[in-house]
Amino acid sequence: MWRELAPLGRNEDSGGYRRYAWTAADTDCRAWFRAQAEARGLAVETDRNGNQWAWLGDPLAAGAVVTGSHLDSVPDGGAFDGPLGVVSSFAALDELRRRGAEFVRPLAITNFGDEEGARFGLACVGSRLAAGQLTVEAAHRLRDADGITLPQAMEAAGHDPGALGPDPERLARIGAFVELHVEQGRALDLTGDPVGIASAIWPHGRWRFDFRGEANHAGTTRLADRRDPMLTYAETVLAARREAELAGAVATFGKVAVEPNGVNAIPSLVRGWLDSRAADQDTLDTVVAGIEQAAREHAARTGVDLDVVRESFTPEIAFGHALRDEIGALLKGSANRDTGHDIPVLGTGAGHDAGILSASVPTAMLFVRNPTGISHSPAEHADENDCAAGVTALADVLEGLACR
Ligand code: HGY
Ligand code: MN
Ligand code: MN
Repeated sequence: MWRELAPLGRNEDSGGYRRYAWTAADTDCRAWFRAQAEARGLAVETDRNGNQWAWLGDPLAAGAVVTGSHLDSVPDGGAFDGPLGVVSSFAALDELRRRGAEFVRPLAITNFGDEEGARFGLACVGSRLAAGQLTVEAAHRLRDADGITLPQAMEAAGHDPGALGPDPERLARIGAFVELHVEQGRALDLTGDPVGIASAIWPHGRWRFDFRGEANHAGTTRLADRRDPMLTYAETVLAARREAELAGAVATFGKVAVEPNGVNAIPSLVRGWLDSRAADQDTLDTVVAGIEQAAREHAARTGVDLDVVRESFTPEIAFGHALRDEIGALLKGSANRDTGHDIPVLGTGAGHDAGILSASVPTAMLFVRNPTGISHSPAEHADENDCAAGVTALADVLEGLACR
């Protein structure tokens, strides 16, 4: 499975993945998902919001146990973020069949669309739409860098955007959603465990800072006569690091767009995107407010105009204790048999579809050790033995939740 998926959407130069929502790479990944599901006799459907579901048993019965993740990536992302959860779900089903497990609840394996928001800027579009956390109007307003709207992109990929909307009936039929994901940090590497359980997801968001100045000639314009938005952008990036360090949070400007983007032209506009996350809401608010204040003070001093727009936001997610503890009990002494201690329960700063769905459905997450903690990079990696331990753990969980 892994080898078949590996080449899809992979950029030969960077070795990273460019599996953006509703592109050809996404279509290839969706075809791979369908083939894997049909090869296992699962009934495949694409829901109104473009999420794929592969069913064993009656999709309309209550109490379904659902697992899966996403297949889309960030620009030049790694091979594991998302796909490890989907591949492990199919592998766990194969394991349960080898065990002769008898399913007493429907099981579904999912591929949630557009989790990374790499193309349209909003994370978890497929699960937010299904959970009613993104309105159809707001979804229709999403545009990519070329001005293509989400509905246009969906249509071009063969999915009817007219059907977009909340899916409460579908979510109400889910008894539990468990997402396995590569850890995007080194907590398990530090505790020496191959598998961990999620406790919470930090509140996090994305803010677009538009710095508007005055285009002019780089060679003939006196420094005193300039209204250069690049300077205010630079000061804001440094302020982001200062505010995050002060608060024990994180803040990143990882994406910037400059107009007209000429070497010998003072920019008219610099757009910078801030990703900031913190262990609690108050801290996050303080960090973002501090960054914005530093930006506004510098802008005022240099005659630059500033607009700040929050483009994506996920509040703090605390996974429900009942399912979390049930999973901990199911995994006692199995996935971490070599460590002799219970599976660690750890928080994360990374967002996930499970976080979005936790408002509507009992959800839990399993993490698989990432020895370097690197993610959102072609260098992202998990050892095969740890991935196998993740499959075993997921199979144990699904057997406990869905089988006699
Ligand atoms: O950005 C995130 O936390 C996730 O990878 N979408
Ligand atoms: Mn990711
Ligand atoms: Mn992910």
